[in-house]
Amino acid sequence: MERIEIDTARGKERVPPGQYLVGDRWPILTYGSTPWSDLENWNFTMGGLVENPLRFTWSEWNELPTVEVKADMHCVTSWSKLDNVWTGVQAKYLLELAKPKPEAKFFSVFCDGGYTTNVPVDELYEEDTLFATHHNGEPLEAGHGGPMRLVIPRLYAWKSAKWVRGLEFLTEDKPGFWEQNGYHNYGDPWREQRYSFSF
Ligand SMILES: Nc1nc2c(c(=O)[nH]1)N[C@H]1C(S)=C(S)[C@@H](COP(=O)(O)O)O[C@H]1N2
Ligand SMILES: [Mo]
Repeated sequence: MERIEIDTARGKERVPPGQYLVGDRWPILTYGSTPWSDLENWNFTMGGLVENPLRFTWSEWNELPTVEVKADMHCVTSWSKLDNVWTGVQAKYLLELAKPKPEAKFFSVFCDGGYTTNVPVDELYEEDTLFATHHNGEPLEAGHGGPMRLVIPRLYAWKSAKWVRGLEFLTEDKPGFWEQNGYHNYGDPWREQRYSFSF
């Protein structure tokens, strides 16, 4: 398994402005309740503007090659958790299979429970973006997104959708749940892109 250790801050101050460290604690932040993911009927799809739409059952998913990524996590409510080791399938690997069309500049993420978020496609090509099933060597607890979550370490963690079930590639941006409810559309922690309005 390939191990990827990336400076989440990309050379900037390690802890972004306005954040505090939670140490070994790991808060659970979910809007609503933890959904139940039925693994018998679970699937993961990549569709919309791609040359090869993909669909995996849970057992097919578990045959895919995995990477280990060490990365920091920053929540917009100001807590940060450093040095998380995530195991899962690198997003870049899936993109090479699905081949998004040139006009696919954005994607929408959808999840069990109905949560959505939106991200520019370029973020998926970053080496530390992955679909993780494990955190620090343990299967993800349901509260933290088990069986699987997206992890995009260098954006605020609301983009790291838990219970992820698929991506839809789009020509135009489609604001997700929090993005429609006042969070910033992009969410760079080093530029404190927390909200889309100013006080
Ligand atoms: N499906 C889903 N994913 C989600 C959320 C959510 O409410 N539903 N909350 C987001 C927010 S705001 C944060 S900070 C992180 C928190 O992840 P954690 O609960 O594992 O700490 O998950 C993100 N992913
Ligand atoms: Mo968050």
